[in-house]
Amino acid sequence: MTALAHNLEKQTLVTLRTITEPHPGSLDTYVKLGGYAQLKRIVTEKVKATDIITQIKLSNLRGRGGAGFPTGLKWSFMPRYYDGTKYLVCNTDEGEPGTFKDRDIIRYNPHQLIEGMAIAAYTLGARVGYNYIHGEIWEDYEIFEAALAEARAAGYIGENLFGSNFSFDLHAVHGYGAYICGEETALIESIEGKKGQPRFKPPFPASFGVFGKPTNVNNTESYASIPWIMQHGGEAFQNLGVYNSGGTKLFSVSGHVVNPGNYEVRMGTPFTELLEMAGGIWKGRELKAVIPGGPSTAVMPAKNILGATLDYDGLSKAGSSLGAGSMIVMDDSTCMVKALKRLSYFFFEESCGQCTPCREGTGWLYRVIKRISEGQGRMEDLDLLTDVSSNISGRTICALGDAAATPVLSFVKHFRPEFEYYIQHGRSMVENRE
Ligand code: L3W
Ligand code: SF4
Repeated sequence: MTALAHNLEKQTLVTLRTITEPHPGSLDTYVKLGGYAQLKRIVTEKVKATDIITQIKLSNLRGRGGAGFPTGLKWSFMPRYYDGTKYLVCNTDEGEPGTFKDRDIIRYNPHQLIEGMAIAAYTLGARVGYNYIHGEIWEDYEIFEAALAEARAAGYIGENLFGSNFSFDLHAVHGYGAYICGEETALIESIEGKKGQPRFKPPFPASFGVFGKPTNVNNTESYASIPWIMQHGGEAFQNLGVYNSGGTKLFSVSGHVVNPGNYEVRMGTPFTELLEMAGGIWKGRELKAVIPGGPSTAVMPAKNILGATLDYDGLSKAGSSLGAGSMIVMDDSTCMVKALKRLSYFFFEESCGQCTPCREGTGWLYRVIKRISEGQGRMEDLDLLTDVSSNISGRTICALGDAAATPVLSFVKHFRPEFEYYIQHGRSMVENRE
C-alpha cells in the first residue's frame, strides 16, 4: 500500500525526500537533489570512520526495524581490524501486518538507501552487502535490482570507488516470504541458503553474522537516513526530533482512517497531528484504539494515545512502544475479540517452531481466542490467556514469542469487559453496528 500524496507539505521528508519530484526513484532525480555527494566526499576526502560514527551517535538515530537500538552504538560494535571479509546487511523483510514503509523507500528513493549502505560499508570496512527484501514483495525487488544496476554503471558501487581503494559489492536477495526471516539471525541463515530460523544471541551479528563473519544489520529506513545525517550533521538530525529520538519517522498508517498510507513526520509529533494528516477517522466515527508500532506493540485505548507524542519515550510513557511505526487505527465499530483472533493467527502461523513455548503457546492462544469468538468461551479463559502469554514471554530464542504475547496481554488488559461480554452472550458487543 502506498499513499504518498496526502499532506506532503505537513511532512518532513528525509528518507522519502525525492517523492515530490516527477520521477522520484530515478538516479537522475537523486543526483539532482545532491545524492551520492556525501559518499563521494567521504571516500575521496578519506573521512575517518570514527568521525562518521561520532556523527551517527550525535544524530540519535535509533534502529527503525522495531527495536530502536542506537545505530551509532551498533556500528561501534563491528571489529575495526579483521583479517577477512566483513558484511553489511539491510533488513527489508517487512512482513508484520500493517508494516509497509520500507517498500516505499525502495520504490521512491532506492538510491538514498544504496548511498546509506555504501557509507556504512566504508565506515565499517564491509566489502560485501546484501539487501534482503521480503519474498512477497515482487515489484520492489525488481525496482531495487534496477537501481543497483544504475548505481553500478555510474560507479557508485563496485570496485575502487572514485579511484580509491574502497570497493563495495551490493546485492539484492529476494526472501522467502516468512515473517521470521525478518529476525536478523534468521535472515542471516536465510542469506546463507539455510532454513530461516533464529540463532541464539549472543553471539550478535557484529561478531558472528553472515558465514560466521562480522556483520552489521540495520533496517532500510535506518540506512536511508545516513546520507541526510552526513550532509547536515548529526546534531541537525537530532534536532528534527526530540530527546532520545532523533530525526524523522515513517509511519505506515492503516485501518479506519480516511487516507491510509505512509507519512514521514518529525519524532515527537503529537499523535493527533498524524491522525489529522491521515484525514481523521473515516465515516465520521470515533477512535476506539490504536496499535502504534505494529502488532508486536501493545494496543492503546483512545484515551491513552490521544495525548501521546510519537517518539520512543512518548509512546513508552503512554503504555506502548514505537516499534516499526506501523500504526493500525481502529474505530468504534471494531470488535476487539475478532481483531485479536486475527493477530493471534498471524503469530501462530509464523512461529518457526524451534522453541516449545512459542510453537505450542501461540497455537493455544489462537485456539482459546477462536473458541471465545465462536461463542464457546469460558470466563476462566481470560486468565488462561494471560497465563499462557506470560509463560511465553522471555522464554524463547527470539522476540516472536514476546511479540505474540503482547497483543493478547494488552487487548485483555484494556478491553476485558468486551471479552467478558462476548463470553457471557456468545456474541460481540459491537456486531450490530453497521
Ligand atoms: C551487539 C550487543 N549487538 C543488541 C543489536 C542486535 C540487533 C539490535 C536490537 O528485534 C524488534 C522485536 C520485534 N552487542 C547487542 C547488539 N544488539 N545488543 O541491536 O536487538 P534486539 O534484540 O533488541 O531486537 P531485534 O532482534 O532486532 C526487533 C519488534 O522489533 N517489532 C517488529 C516489527 C516488525 C518488522 C517487520 O515486519 N519488518 O520490523 C516491532 O516492535 O517484535 O522486538 O541488531 O543484534 N550487546
Ligand atoms: Fe521460532 Fe518462536 Fe522460538 Fe522465535 S520464539 S525461534 S519464532 S519458535
